[in-house]
Amino acid sequence: MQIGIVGLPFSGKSTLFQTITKTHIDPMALAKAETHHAIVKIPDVRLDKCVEIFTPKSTVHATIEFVDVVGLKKGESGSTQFTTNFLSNVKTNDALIQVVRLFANETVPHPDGSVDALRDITSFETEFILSDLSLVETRIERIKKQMMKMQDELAKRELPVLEKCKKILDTEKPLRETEFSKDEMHLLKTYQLLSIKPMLIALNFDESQRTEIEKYVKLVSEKKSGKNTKVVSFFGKIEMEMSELPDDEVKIFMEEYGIKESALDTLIREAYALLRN
Ligand SMILES: Nc1nc2c(ncn2[C@@H]2O[C@H](COP(=O)(O)OP(=O)(O)OP(=O)(O)O)[C@@H](O)[C@H]2O)c(=O)[nH]1
Ligand SMILES: [Mg+2]
Repeated sequence: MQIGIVGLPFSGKSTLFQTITKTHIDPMALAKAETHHAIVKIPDVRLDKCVEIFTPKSTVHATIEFVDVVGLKKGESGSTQFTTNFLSNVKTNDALIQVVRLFANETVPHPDGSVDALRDITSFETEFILSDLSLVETRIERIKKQMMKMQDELAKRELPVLEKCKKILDTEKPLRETEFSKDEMHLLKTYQLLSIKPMLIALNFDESQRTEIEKYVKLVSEKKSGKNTKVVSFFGKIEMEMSELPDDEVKIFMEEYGIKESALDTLIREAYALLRN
């Protein structure tokens, strides 16, 4: 299972990646913009319970591989370019965490000039939908041509599923919000569609925005959450600093900044829950 961390440049992806995977990437390596991978063990209460009852010789915890996906570049026109390199990096991920920047930081300007969460989320959605639509349309045409020449059982089964996808994509909706049967999902798996992947939208706040979080989460949830899409919040910078401290100091630190609980546990749990759907 692989979860890709995606988002616009300077949204806080690498910060989040390092915090959840408890890794430290050298700033020089970060600047090189390579994709980073790390495997995290998922605590599972049910598994622990089973171990208690059955006392097996060995237990295997579920693991998730997190990937800090690179490849998004600021284009010549100024706005972000969704390169084919980026889109193909995302294809292999089973689910996505989209980091959306809410924090203001003058030293690292937002690539699109201003902080606007809904605009950023929509731009991802549109790119994914367009990429899927182009793939689905090409495949439909190919299957139709093929079926004129000979009857192919697989192609015959695939066609209605692809047409169902096209209908949804034509209305500019991501595929993950639609109900697909197990068989349909199985057929679609080979296409590695982007908008079908479960998505956790992670709003990255600065700790100075504490009082505004609820308002923003509500606003974004109303417009963007749905089946296979959840909205959560976290404090990128401060949680990374916290993750580098020994446990007893974390408590003092949290009190000092008025943080009640780390958002990261919730974030990992929600990401894992999306994967298990
Ligand atoms: N003030 C503030 N700064 C943050 C926060 N999160 C990240 N930053 C800063 O924003 C900059 C970019 O963070 P990264 O985590 O490297 O962002 P990224 O999305 O990986 O960026 P690219 O890989 O270059 O696309 C860094 O200088 C961070 O310190 C935050 O919550 N608050
Ligand atoms: Mg990065």
